[in-house]
Amino acid sequence: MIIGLIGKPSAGKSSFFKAATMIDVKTSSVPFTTINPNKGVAYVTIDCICKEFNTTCKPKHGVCKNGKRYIPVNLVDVGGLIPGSHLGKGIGNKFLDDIRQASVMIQIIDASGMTDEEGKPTENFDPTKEIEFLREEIDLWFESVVKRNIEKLKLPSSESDLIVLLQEKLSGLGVTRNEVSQTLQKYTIEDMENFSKELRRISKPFIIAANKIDLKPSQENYEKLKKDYSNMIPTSAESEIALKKADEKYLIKYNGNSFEIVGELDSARKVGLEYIKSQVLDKFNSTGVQECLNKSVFDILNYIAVYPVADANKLTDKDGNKLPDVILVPNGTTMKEFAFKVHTELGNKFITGVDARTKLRLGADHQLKHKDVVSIVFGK
Ligand SMILES: Nc1nc2c(ncn2[C@@H]2O[C@H](COP(=O)(O)OP(=O)(O)OP(=O)(O)O)[C@@H](O)[C@H]2O)c(=O)[nH]1
Ligand SMILES: [Mg+2]
Repeated sequence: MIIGLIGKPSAGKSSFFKAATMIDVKTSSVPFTTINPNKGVAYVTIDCICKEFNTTCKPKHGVCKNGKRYIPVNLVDVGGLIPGSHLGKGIGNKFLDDIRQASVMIQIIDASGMTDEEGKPTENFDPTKEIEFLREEIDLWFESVVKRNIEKLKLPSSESDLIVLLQEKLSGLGVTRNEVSQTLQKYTIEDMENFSKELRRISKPFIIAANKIDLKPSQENYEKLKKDYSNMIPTSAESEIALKKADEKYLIKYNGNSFEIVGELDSARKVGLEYIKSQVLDKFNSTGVQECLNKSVFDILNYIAVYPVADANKLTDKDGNKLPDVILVPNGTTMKEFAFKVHTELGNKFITGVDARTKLRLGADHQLKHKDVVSIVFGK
């Protein structure tokens, strides 16, 4: 699972990346700070089932802390886009090839209106403009990739052959047959512009992070923006970095929604943290960074988290580790599809699944639910 961070320069993409991964990448108010993409691991969270089973997890990937399970996802932060990037303005748009395989994109906007579309300081800039031009630039980039890959093809006349061929030729964009088929129901391939736009919309949905929400003008703009954009979450990447850093230094205990002071704070840090509390946590309940990641995966993509185990009674893998894995799969995934996800061999030799809660057998076509725990019985 790859999540792409996109937006104009100075919106806070790298700050969001840093807040989510705690990798110390360069951030600054100078536009085009990021040239080469930053790639790292972030986590989506669920309330872990270990409490329900009254056990302690031993995760192979990620962690389980205070009843929250952290499931790894890949995060990619790219350079800033400006109007005309597709014509080579700024640093162009070729760097977007690094997010070709992303399943979902988080558009980071500077909700404060204190930077223009090129990321330079200004006042009262309307963030709506930034949302709209960015979408256009992404669509133009996507169309250019589609064009490049299918322009010279001889297209088959049968619809099913066409779907197979297009998916294959566009596999670099991470599109599925189902997404190609859905798009073809609306537009023909000859109508390249609309076909590409629709395929982009379906295969790389957006969510907006209204960033710098700690600033007063952002809070005013956000009130207006949220009426027009439903998939928008107020975020303060900088606050999240400050809170996580203070927590790492044992100065505060931060639980994602509030914090408690447990160490000696110098006065500057105390003022900073008090500001974050009153302007971000008390008003918006969190810094929004984790919510953005969770919403992208569980709401926008409609994925579910499923725990595979080798032993449905003990909830362990073959080495005795309790609830070692959690796998993110699209809602609607069947038991057999899930077996393939865990391991190709398990898919090929699949006999049945077993629900660890009920101990009932789950057939190949059984659709899994969020937080299911299953074991897979397979042949020799
Ligand atoms: N007040 C405030 N400032 C922020 C926040 N997030 C980022 N910034 C500041 O915004 C500026 C730009 O941040 P970056 O993360 O470098 O922005 P970017 O989108 O990666 O920019 P480019 O790499 O140039 O495209 C920096 O000065 C950050 O400190 C936030 O939540 N609140
Ligand atoms: Mg950056």
